[in-house]
Amino acid sequence: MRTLGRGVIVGVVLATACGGGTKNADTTAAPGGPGQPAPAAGASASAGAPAGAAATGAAATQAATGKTWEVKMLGDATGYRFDPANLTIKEGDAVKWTVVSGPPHNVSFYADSIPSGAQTQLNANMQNTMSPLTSPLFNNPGDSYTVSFKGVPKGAYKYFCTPHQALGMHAQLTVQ
Ligand SMILES: [Cu+2]
Repeated sequence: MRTLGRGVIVGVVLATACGGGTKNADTTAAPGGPGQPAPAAGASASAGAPAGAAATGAAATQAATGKTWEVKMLGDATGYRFDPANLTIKEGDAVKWTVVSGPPHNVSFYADSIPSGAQTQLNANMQNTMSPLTSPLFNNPGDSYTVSFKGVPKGAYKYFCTPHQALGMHAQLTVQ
């Protein structure tokens, strides 16, 4: 609805601008009329593209160049947890989270606690995110999710599992 409304407004503004600019032409040449809608439609389509690109953010995925660390995602009589809950890696390494028990689980980073400037690259390194810095849900033991920490700032990266956040399923990575 909102997008439609904006499109209409853009179209009206462009048509008005067009009409103003071609006023003189209209008095001498009738074919100027039918020609107007085409440029207006073209301009409105291209105006929508930059807005969409800006919303997506612009950072290329950077593949890991170091080792891949394993973190288990568990839910059993002991509780819901990541294991290990604290892990120190190097920039350029990757972390692979694997569902062991108690799904669904996922991996979601706290946007307000990761290092300054980390969000764009980390988000670009996360595949199939369902929202910024948030992996999809994984429903089956054996499902796994790997994130490259190539090109991200050093520091602490706190994260949690969306379905079990309130049950204490959170953890921290330290990138050195
Ligand atoms: Cu979980």
